[in-house]
Amino acid sequence: MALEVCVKAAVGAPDKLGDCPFSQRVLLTLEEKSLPYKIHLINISDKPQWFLDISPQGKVPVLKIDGKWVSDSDVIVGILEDKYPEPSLKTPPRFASVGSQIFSTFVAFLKSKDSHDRTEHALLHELEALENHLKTHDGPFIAGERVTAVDLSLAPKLYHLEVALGHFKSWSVPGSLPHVHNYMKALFSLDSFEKTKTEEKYVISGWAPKVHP
Ligand SMILES: N[C@@H](CCC(=O)N[C@@H](CS)C(=O)NCC(=O)O)C(=O)O
Repeated sequence: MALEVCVKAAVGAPDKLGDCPFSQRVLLTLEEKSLPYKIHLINISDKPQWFLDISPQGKVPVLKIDGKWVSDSDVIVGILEDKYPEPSLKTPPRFASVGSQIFSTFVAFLKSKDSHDRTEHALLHELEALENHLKTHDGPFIAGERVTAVDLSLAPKLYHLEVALGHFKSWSVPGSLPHVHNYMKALFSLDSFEKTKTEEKYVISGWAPKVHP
């Protein structure tokens, strides 16, 4: 039975891929495992009833596998790894939480209106920890030569960080973090990333209502 996946449609352009990093993470996993799938773009400001029926919390991504709809990117990625173990995208447990606070600190800084709060500092702290990991381990990816699940989770988040902070705060990852820059370059040039990425203008239109509510 073919895999089907519901992902977010772009804000203001319901026929284009939207700005959900959890949706892109699932698409990246499907692509890296070379699994064919059918995509459904969900306009989350006007969710169709059939979608609400299969996703009781109304959230994307949702994947149909073996005739059943499954939500939550963590759960989906786990199921895909179990059912389609080759190529393995398993991250060694000791590396699984690398970068895990980057997204929440990025969102806090993006939404912050107070230049004296510690949100930028908190984000820099997380990026420095990533820099340190990359500097002290073989790359180009978190767990070495091959891309693994932790990279596929981080890639869309770092992309949103780059695009949204650049646009809304004229902020970019400091040049003092060269390993982070190289890591982002390696992620963004993956074929799977090119194929599944949201256009920059839709990353911006997706974040705009949260930055200027
Ligand atoms: N923990 C979930 C988060 C999914 C999530 O937050 N999805 C957002 C879009 S990025 C969503 O569907 N929001 C719609 C809503 O809350 O109405 C996952 O990893 O899949």
